[in-house]
Amino acid sequence: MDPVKQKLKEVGSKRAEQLKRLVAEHGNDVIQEVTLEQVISGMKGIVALLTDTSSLDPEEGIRFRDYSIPELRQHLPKLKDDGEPLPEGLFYLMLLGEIPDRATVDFISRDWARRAADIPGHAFDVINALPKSAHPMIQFNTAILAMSTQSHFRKAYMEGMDKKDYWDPMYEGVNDLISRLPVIAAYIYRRVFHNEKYIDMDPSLDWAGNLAHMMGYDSEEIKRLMRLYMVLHADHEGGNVSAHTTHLVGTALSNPYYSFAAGMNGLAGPLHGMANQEVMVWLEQLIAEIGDNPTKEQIREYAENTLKQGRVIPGYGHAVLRKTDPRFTEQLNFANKYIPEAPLIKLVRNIYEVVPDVLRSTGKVKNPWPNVDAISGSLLTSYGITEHPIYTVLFGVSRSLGVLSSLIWDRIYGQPLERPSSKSLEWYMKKVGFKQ
Ligand code: CMX
Repeated sequence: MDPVKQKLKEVGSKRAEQLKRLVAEHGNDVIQEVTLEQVISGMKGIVALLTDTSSLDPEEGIRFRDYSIPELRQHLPKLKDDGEPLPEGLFYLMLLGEIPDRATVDFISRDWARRAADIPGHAFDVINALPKSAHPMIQFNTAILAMSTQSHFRKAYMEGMDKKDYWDPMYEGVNDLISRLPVIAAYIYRRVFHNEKYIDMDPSLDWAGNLAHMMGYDSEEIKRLMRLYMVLHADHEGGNVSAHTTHLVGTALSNPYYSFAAGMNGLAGPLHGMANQEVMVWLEQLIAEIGDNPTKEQIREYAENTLKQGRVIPGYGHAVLRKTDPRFTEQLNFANKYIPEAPLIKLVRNIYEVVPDVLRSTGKVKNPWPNVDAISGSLLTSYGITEHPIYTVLFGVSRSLGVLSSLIWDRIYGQPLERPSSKSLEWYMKKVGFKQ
């Protein structure tokens, strides 16, 4: 058995037992009271999910299994000392709760390269059947669904596998799927933006380095950026739309391809992952209207106009965070280090000085600070990856690491069908004694 799976088996059986005991001994304990506003405002702040891979503090930001992003950069294995952590190591950390050594990370890289060589041909056929004008997220999600014909999980279920063993085919399917996403993403990118001039995978490269390579970028700097990008977007606790959807669909014992495709459909919304493309549209309009070197006053006016039109300023605000997103800060640090003079990065810095005040002045925005999407597209564009519609696909490739390692844990824990109650407006009015 592969060493990662072997270890997961040991850790998993202990934790599953702990969860069983916890519920048996404390199942009736009250853990939280819930207000009407919380329910109606999209269940914000209601603790209702079990996710081990990462946790999100409103003030501090994301921690992956208790490691902040700077700590990840310090401890996770890298190819070179001054490079970025390998996302394979983050996957292991999220799955097993400990930092892997370099040999384990290399094992995962090689295992994924091996698995990626086996994508069914019809995954490419369905992409080719779509018009090139179809948004890359449509092509990405369609290919993910098409690959579900190879689902180990579905096969094992149909063969009558004991449910306590479901985690095993889920582990296999998840690793297959993660390994193949860079190939699919790069195929879509080359199809739509580079005249179908495809580039083969280089099985000697790491997962993120290969993605850059297959997209047509072989410089060490872009590979480093891709590793950073893949680490930063990997997970954001369990309640965000892509993570929650993947989990929810998985509770119906849908296979990992169905579950992840559902999550990716959520990521494609402009208030979630698609915000990275929206930011670039917003910036391009700003540059078209005002020029590429706008003053802070001009940025302020442009931002105020966006609000007057009843639109959101993309890349700003967050449902949980109440400070600048550390994923924004990490990308800004990267840009300040390697490309401090890039015009788009200067613009991002100026916007950061102006937009929080504009949003604060509305009196309703709970978090006026930038999120991960406020800079990611500008960084990619500054490195020559200028085709904005691919950005959400890149986000999706990264997000697979977190939501799919959680999906394996869902099966280890034997998480049941998710089925909250819904009530009518009349029910809520009666419940709180509302006088009409
Ligand atoms: N621009 C304008 N208005 C904003 C805003 C922004 N960036 N962020 C919040 N608001 C508004 C909301 O639309 C809401 O208005 P109404 O009361 O009129 O409906 C009000 O402020 C209160 O919202 P909130 O509680 O602060 O924020 P939510 O939790 O409802 O929404 C989010 C969070 C991210 C959807 C929102 O901040 C937003 O739309 N931001 C822009 C889109 C974006 O960048 N999304 C990416 C998030 C990160 C990711 O998932 O990738």
